[in-house]
Parts: sequence; C-alpha cells; structure tokens
Amino acid sequence: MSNFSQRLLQLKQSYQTLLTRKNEPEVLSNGIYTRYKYPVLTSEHAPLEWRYDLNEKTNPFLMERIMVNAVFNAGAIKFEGKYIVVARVEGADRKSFFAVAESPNGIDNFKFWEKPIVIPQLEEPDTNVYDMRLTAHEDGWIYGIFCTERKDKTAPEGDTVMAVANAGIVRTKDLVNWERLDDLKSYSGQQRNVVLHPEFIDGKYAFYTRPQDGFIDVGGGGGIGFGLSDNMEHAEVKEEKIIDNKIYHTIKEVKNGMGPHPIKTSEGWLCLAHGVRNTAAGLRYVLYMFMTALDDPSKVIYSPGGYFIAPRCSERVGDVSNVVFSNGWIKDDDGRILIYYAASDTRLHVAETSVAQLIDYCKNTPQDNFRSDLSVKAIIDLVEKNKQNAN
Ligand code: M1P
Repeated sequence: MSNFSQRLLQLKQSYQTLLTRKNEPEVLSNGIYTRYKYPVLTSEHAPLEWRYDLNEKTNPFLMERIMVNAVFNAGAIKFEGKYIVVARVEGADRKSFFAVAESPNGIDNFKFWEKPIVIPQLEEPDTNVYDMRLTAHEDGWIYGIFCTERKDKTAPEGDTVMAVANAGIVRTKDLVNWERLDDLKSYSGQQRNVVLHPEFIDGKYAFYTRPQDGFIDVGGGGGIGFGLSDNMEHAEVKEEKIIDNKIYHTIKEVKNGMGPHPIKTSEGWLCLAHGVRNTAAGLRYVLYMFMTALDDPSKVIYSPGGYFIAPRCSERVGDVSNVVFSNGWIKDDDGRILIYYAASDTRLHVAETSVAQLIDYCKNTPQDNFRSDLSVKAIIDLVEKNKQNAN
C-alpha cells in the first residue's frame, strides 16, 4: 500500500471513529441541566472532502489544502425528525460560513451535509458572516438571521480593524436553498445578536435586537431590544424598546444579547441569553435566562440572578477563552430541551434539560439584588428554610 493510501485509510478511520463516538452525560448534574462529556462538533468534524484534495496525483503528500479552525455558535432546529444545527464554521483564513450538520438523537453522531450553505450576496457583499439564529415562523418559512460584517467605510486611512455589524436575513423551506432578503434596517447604530420571534405580534414580525454604537463596544446602546417590522422582505424596525438591560456589577455589566428564539410554554416564554463582563483576563461570556409574559414577549416576568451556564474546565480554553455562547436550542414534543452552547469560540457542546426544569429554575432562583449583603441574606433565608424543614 502506498503512503498516500495508508494515510488516507488512517484519516478515514479516525474520522469515522470521531463521528460515531457515543456521548456520555455527566454523572451528577446541578439538577438544572445535564452537560455531555464530548463536544458535539469540532473542527475535526469538518468532512475530509472540504479539507483534502483526495487525488494522489495532485496531492501526493495528502496535505490538508484548506484548514478549518473552529466549529461553534450554531443555530438549531428539529426538521423532518432530525436534530439539525447550522454551525458557524471558521476557516484558517478567519472567514466564517454556515454549514448544516444533523444527528439522529441531538447529542452525538452529528455529521455535516455534503457542502456548506451558499448565502446569496447583496450589492455590497458580506466580508464575514456568523451566528445564525433559526426561526420556523408561523408564516411557513424557516428564517436564518445572522450577523453580517463589513469594513467600516468611514474608517480613517490605515485603520484595518473598524467594521460594521448588521443583521443579515435568509429564508428557506428545505435548509438547502436559501433566499437572501434585505438586511435589517434599524435606527440605533449597529446590530448583532438579532433574533426573529416565531409568532406574529399584532400582525407584525417581531425582532429581538442588540443595538450597539460601535463594533465591539455597545457604547451608550446595548441591552436586548424588541421591535416590530411590517414585513420580512424589507425588514425595518423603526423603534426598539430595551426589554433586558445591561446592569452594573452583574454578569451582564458590559453587554448582553439574546440567544436562540424564546421557547413558548404554558407559563411564558423561556429566554436564553448571553451576558458579558470585563475582567483583568479579558471579557467573560456566560449564559443566563429570563422569562417573558405569554401575551407580551417584551415583558420580563421572571429574572433568575446570576449565570445559568458558565465556561467550565476545558470549555474555558480556546481561540477566545472564557466564553460560552448559545444561539440554538431544540424543544422536543415530550418537553426535553437540548441546548447547544459553544465553548471559547472553538467547539460546540450540548446540555440537556426540560421545559419543567427551566420554568422551575426561572421562577425559583433568587433574583440578583445587586448587593453583597442581599446575596448573603438569600443564603441565610435558604439555610433557615432548610432548618425548618428538618425540624
Ligand atoms: O467572542 C465572543 C462572542 O462575541 C460576539 O458576541 P457579542 O456581539 O455579544 O460580543 C460574537 O462575535 C460571537 O460570535 C462570539 O462568540
């Protein structure tokens, strides 16, 4: 057997082993959700055909011709009985793109479809695209709202960093063919972490937004906004009401943003979001939750304090360390919820929970009272309650 053939066999075998590896739940969870041991997608899951020229004549060393750097922040949807994620795949060239991967059970055996998604371009092409949120809207379309990033035309000469972020919009019926619609028009600066609500509100399309003055710094903007648009073809949010603000000395002191679209329950809408604070070691991204009223998704009714998921152990390390981020979750008919969260902008993980657990978490976790002495009081109240129960 030639070196080429032997190497190809080894590559195929190791790829197959990775794709068929069974995932394992953690032994003792916090009762709120159960993490799984292995990431569900990594750069190593990218198909060999994307990375290698498999012809011995044109690639005698069987070199990787196109490297994949990371697979992370994924939108998610249950589609035709399969658990589907639309992952952010980042090449070694730092360009992100979207690719569909499917699994029979949502926790392992994820496999990418043959080719990445082709996003049609507008007059001004996207430089970079990422973080697609999927919404199966009651109008019958599946929408993908993603961040489109372009160089800032107002950047002074020599500034090769300044960029402008906005929400790009595509829609599909089959997850294969995607129609590009106009980017979101809003009047509050730049936008990232824009999410489409699955139902009409007052006959209009409802968007969660995250207005920001600059590309990284939200500046005077920030918070999770809520606004309506008459249509999706030329989506325009004229007014944004901030429904969940960033707050001093909390896990969302610097900025925050909606995760996937909220999940409807009999007691309100379950919302998953990310909060960011600054530290001497850089920004720290965690996930947090809140619930909004069933008849008014812009009204927060429960706001458990602190983070819901924070980066742990190996999750803390990656290209952008100390980050967890989620833009996808799936609710099964039996109430099971799978949360797809990415670790440190590098790989994608899953945690399992249920509607009942998340409602209990949102309703019964003490809220943040913004002072150390009040956090101590919450613990002492719990100790007293436990003492009474023991007597
Ligand atoms: O690097 C962490 C995250 O930073 C951005 O999120 P936000 O706009 O809230 O700061 C996004 O680029 C996201 O993709 C990334 O994971």
